[in-house]
Amino acid sequence: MMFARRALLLGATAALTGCDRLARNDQFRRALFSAENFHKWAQRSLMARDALAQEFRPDQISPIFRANGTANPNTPAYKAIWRTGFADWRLRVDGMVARPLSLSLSQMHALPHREQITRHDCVEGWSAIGKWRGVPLRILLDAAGLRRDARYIVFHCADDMGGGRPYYESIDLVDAFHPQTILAFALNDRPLSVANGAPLRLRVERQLGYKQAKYLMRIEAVDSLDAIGRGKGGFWEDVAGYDWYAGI
Ligand SMILES: Nc1nc2c(c(=O)[nH]1)N[C@H]1C(S)=C(S)[C@@H](COP(=O)(O)O)O[C@H]1N2
Ligand SMILES: [Mo]
Repeated sequence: MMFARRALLLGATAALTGCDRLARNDQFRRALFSAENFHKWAQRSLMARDALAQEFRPDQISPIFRANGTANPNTPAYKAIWRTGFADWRLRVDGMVARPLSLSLSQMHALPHREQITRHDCVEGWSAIGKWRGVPLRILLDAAGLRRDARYIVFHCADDMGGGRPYYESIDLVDAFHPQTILAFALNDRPLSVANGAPLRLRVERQLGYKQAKYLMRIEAVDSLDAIGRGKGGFWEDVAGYDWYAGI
């Protein structure tokens, strides 16, 4: 009991430094500061996989952050949201959650952000250092009320990889609640470009490039990856046998 209360206070203090906007919103506050969520976080932070990825200095940022894979989804649906400056885009958060969310880009901008300068490593043999700004994924998962039986978070993208099948990826809850796992809407202090995943992309900094899903449309909480694509948890995992766990 005492531990729980003290832990709750510590958690609230830590979260408040970056989250003053959030703290003014009662619903988010209740979800984020609940003892249950705090314990989930505290337990995970004891594990090595919660170690932070290296962060870099501003002068180390790559002059160009090259685009790889899809550089423009170019589908009718994507063109339609692009034409409105993404005003009509919504991020859905659903699946095994108590309260499904549908968030606009301006709502994402109003949530607490995190900024990080990190290195992206693509398996094809190139790297780039970029400064990302975005909303920690855990804030959305807490707000949506992730169910206790959820085990993975699946990211559904806007680009068609053939046969109407969009790019998709998934991560486990250790990565989902990792402090550097953010939904980024800015790269190097500019709104995310189409080439780099506009309007929103995942940054999961302890993982290789193909896990960094661009053009996010929907985030789904599931208890199994069996029904996602061909069951390996991601587009490249399914079609090319890439490892699902791409930790670096
Ligand atoms: N939706 C979507 N996300 C994606 C890809 C893609 O083709 N489509 N390619 C992946 C790969 S292999 C890499 S290396 C990075 C490239 O991100 P960048 O284009 O910003 O460099 O995005 C990843 N996420
Ligand atoms: Mo990649």
